[in-house]
Formats: sequence, structure tokens, C-alpha cells
Amino acid sequence: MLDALRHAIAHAYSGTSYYRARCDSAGLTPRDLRSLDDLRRFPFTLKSDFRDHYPFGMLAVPREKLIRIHASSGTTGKPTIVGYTRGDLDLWHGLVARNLEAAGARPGDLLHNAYGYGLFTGGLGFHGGAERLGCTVVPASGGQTERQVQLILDLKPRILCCTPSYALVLAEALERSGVDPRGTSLEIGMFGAEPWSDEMQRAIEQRLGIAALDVYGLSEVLGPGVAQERPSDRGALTIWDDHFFPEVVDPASGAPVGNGEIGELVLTTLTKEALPVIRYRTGDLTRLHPPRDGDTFRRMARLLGRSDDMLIVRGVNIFPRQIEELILEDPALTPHYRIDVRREGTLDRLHITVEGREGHSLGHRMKSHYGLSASVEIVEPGTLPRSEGKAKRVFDHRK
Ligand code: DLL
Repeated sequence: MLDALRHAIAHAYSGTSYYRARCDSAGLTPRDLRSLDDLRRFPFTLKSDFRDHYPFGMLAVPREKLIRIHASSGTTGKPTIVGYTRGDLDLWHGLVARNLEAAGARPGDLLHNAYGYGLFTGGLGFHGGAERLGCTVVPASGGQTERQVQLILDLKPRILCCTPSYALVLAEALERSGVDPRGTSLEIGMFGAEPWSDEMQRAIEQRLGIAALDVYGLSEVLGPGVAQERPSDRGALTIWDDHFFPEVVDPASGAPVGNGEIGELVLTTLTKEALPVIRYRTGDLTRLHPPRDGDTFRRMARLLGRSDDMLIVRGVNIFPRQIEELILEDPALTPHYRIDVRREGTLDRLHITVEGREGHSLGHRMKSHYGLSASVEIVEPGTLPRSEGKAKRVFDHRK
């Protein structure tokens, strides 16, 4: 592992002027990595570095060596551009194939891929990985939900790849066409790219009658293909740490947290050519678990959220996921909701709009669980917009 890290740091140092400048100003060279503990002396890479060196300034190889560009879905400003050499694509497809295999997919399986094709890494990442494993890929991409339902009913896929929120949209569409979503050919869902609570995971499993497994990844590091939940190890994701070295740090201080404690995931790529990242601050909150018996890969808990997703409402810190859990516990409510936070005068107002029926106790439970008053508005099923990719459910109007 130490050799691989040394090699990765040397590659970023010699290939990119920005990382060399970072190390130089910290008085470090790759030779200063003598033990794993030394890694924490090396500077972090931030999302803003990608913005500051837009579009190609983070590359460690000449642009001509890239055979593919992707971009992360920034909501504001310029997207984050990432590039892949032939070797990187080969690695990526191999790792997504590993995700699929770890989830229980096999060569010959029919795989319906409803992640968006295009700059987003979900569609083409799963496409390449599934072909590598030898699956029969249906490149459905996002949208045209009725046609997707038809394809699922006619072609009988065993594997479904999409965001968890789109899995719910497909379940609703199946119901609308008079089909029991539990009765389709689907057995395994490869769901990720957005936060989803354990309750949401259970709800999707029950609704579709499948194993809804969590997939983690991010464009700056690779795309999907970084970590995978296995059917035999629910709640944890196995990290492919032969290619990505994980650390967890305190989001405020950047110091390492204690063993198994929650903090921000930091990843170092060990084998990427075009875009090596050293100690990339993912913004994602999780904790590390040791490998399972007889295995070598470290694992991480399903994500709790992003450090920048946390809402501070009248001084109370709350993650959207915690509100989602309360919504899904309530039989009168559905998983379709939105959260609005506004400032009125000097007071923060939390407003939750959710599809369902009266007779719920959400406002009461928000108060008793989190000490927060929220106004709750119930709307008719089908009223709130449905998402084809990453769902946007939280609107903080104070920003
Ligand atoms: O979302 C890559 C991906 C595609 C992962 C398909 C899984 C499946 P980005 O668009 O760069 O890449 O967004 C990365 O999405 O930092 C997390 O905040 C969030 N995210 C990704 N996977 C999960 C997950 C893709 N399983 C950002 N649970 C990451 C919660 C996730 N959040």
C-alpha cells in the first residue's frame, strides 16, 4: 500500500504543476512519504481546485492522451471536468464490473441501465462495466418512463441501474400500467449517486421486491466503481481500496478522526493516469469499518449525507436524511417530499411538503425527535415533480 501511495503522489507531483506547487509550499516531496501516517502531512485536494484549474489544469497527462471526458453535475457555476486515458477507462470498467459481481450480477444477465447517458458518469460508467462483465446491456438512459416500463416488461431484466429516486418513479409507473412492481423479473437494483436513507432503501426493496444495493462513487475520483454494498453485508459498502486509499477526517479541522468515527471521506487514487487525486475531500460523511473476516477490503457505512447538506435551522443541525426517515416511518406518508427552509424576519422556518394523507404525525415527531418545529403540508399523490436522475428535494432559500 505504501508503495502504491508513493507512486500515486509522485505521479501527481511530477505530472501536475498545481500539486507540485502545493507540496513545495508545504516543504514536501514524494520522498517524504515514509509511512502511511506521513500521508496526513500532504495537502488535500479540494473541489475548488478543479474549478480553479478548469478545464484541464488538473490533468497529469497531455490532453491528447484522453479518450473520454465526463463532468460532475454542479448545480452552480462551471461543471467539474474529468478526463480518462484508455488505461483509466479500462480500470473504470473493470471496477464497475467488480461492483456488479459483488452485488450478485453474472455474465449473461440482462441489465436495464436507466442512469443518464452523457457527461454524467452513471450511464456510461455502468454501461462499460456491465459489458465488461458480459451482461446484456439495455442502454435506456433517463426519461421516457413509460417506454422504460415497456422494455422492463418485455425484455425481463434481472438488474436495474438508476438513482433510488428514479427506482420509485419506475415503481409508480409499473403500478399505473396495472402491473405489480413486485412481480417483475427484476432481482437486483444498483442504486446510488444521491443520498437515500435506510428507510428509503427498505421502502424500495418492498415496493419492487428486489435487493436494493447501494453504489458509491464520484466523478473527481472515477465515477461509480469506488464502493459497493454486498447482499451478504447490508449497511456497509466495500471500498475497492486496492485503487482508492480512504481516510476519514474531521470536516472542520481536517484532522483524522478516531477509528470508526464519523467524518468526511477523503480519497487518494492509487492507479489513475489522467487525473490522479491526492487526499480529495469528498464532502461525504461516513465512517470506516475494518475488512470482513477472510477479506482485505476496508468498508464504509452508507453515507449519512454531505457536510454541505446539513441544515442549521434555529440552531439545530439536521440532515435531510433524518427528515426522510421520519417521513418514511409514517404509513400515512409517501417517499415523495420536499423540504423548504426560509428566513422570515429573524426566524428560520422549516416547511415540509409531502404526498400522503392526513392522520400523520410528522410535525409532532419532528418536535419530539429533533426539537424542531416544522410546518407540514400534505399534497395529493403525484403532485410533486419526479426526478429522472439525482433528485432535488431540499431548497434552502436563505442561501
Ligand atoms: O454520482 C457517480 C455515481 C453514479 C455513483 C452512479 C453511483 C451511481 P457525481 O455526479 O460526481 O458522481 O456525484 C458524486 O454524489 O460525492 C455523493 O455526494 C453523491 N453520491 C454518490 N453515490 C452516493 C450514494 C456520481 N451511494 C456525489 N449515496 C458524491 C449517497 C451518493 N450519495
